[in-house]
Amino acid sequence: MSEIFPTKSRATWMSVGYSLAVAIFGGFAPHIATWLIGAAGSPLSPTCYPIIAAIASTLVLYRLRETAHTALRGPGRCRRADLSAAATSGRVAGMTAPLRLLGKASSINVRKVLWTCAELGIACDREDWGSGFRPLDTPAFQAISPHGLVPVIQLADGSFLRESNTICRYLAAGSALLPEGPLARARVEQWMDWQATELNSAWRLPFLALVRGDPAFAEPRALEAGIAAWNRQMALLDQQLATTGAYVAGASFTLADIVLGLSANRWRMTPMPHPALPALAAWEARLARRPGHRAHAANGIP
Ligand SMILES: N[C@@H](CCC(=O)N[C@@H](CS)C(=O)NCC(=O)O)C(=O)O
Repeated sequence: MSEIFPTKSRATWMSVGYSLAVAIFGGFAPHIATWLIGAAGSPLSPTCYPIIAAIASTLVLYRLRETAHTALRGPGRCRRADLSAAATSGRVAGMTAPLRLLGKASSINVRKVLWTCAELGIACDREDWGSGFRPLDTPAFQAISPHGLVPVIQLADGSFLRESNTICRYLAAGSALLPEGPLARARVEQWMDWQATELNSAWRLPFLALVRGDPAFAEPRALEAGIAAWNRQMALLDQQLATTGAYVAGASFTLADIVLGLSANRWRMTPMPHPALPALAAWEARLARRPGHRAHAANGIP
């Protein structure tokens, strides 16, 4: 019954519901029983009272959905209950439990998956693959993913899945991070796709020049134009956040906030002029309250 209520407040509402039911229906039980005996003239008539209560409870229980192996309702956190469920069965069909994730923890795309796992309470077994660790241009990794990039996850049937945003969508299916209705879901995905295309392209040059120190990208005029283009894209995000006043796709935290939260962290940490973007700054402060953001996004790595 506790699952009727949002995760954050279920203990409160269960206690209120239980106490009110005991006080009202239990407290008046002797009076109602006496009245029933008097009205019906039979000492058995008080049994109608629990029978009616049982019918009402059955009708409510009948309407409840099975929630096993789905994320708890309400704002996502790394939750113990989810973790144990995920560790034994996986939260979506085909998933290994714990999830086998290939990719170094410093990669911005691997961090999307790690933050998503933290939000959903998915136990994750990560292996270090990528530059500085096990190489991606070997036959061993090519057999896993010919694209030669991380992250990659392994599924229960032994096959692999790549593309960070796709992996996040797969893991979050059926949870509050990815709404089920086609339009609500599309509103999340349009921002995820924008992150993977326009925004990603905009940061490449300034990031490689200013963070990686790659001289191939350091030509001053090209760099200036690159910084302006990146800032213009971030201003679009700021505009959207000013409209929602909360999260990227609306009032609730979704996968769009995860993938763009990582982008925003990279933007902040790149040493270049940053225009004041107040709605974006307020959103970053909102994200900073989430353990997954602290562990995998704003963790000192651009
Ligand atoms: N579109 C891919 C891009 C993945 C990607 O660029 N991965 C980088 C790390 S962030 C990579 O594998 N680089 C090679 C390496 O680390 O050796 C995704 O979103 O998963």
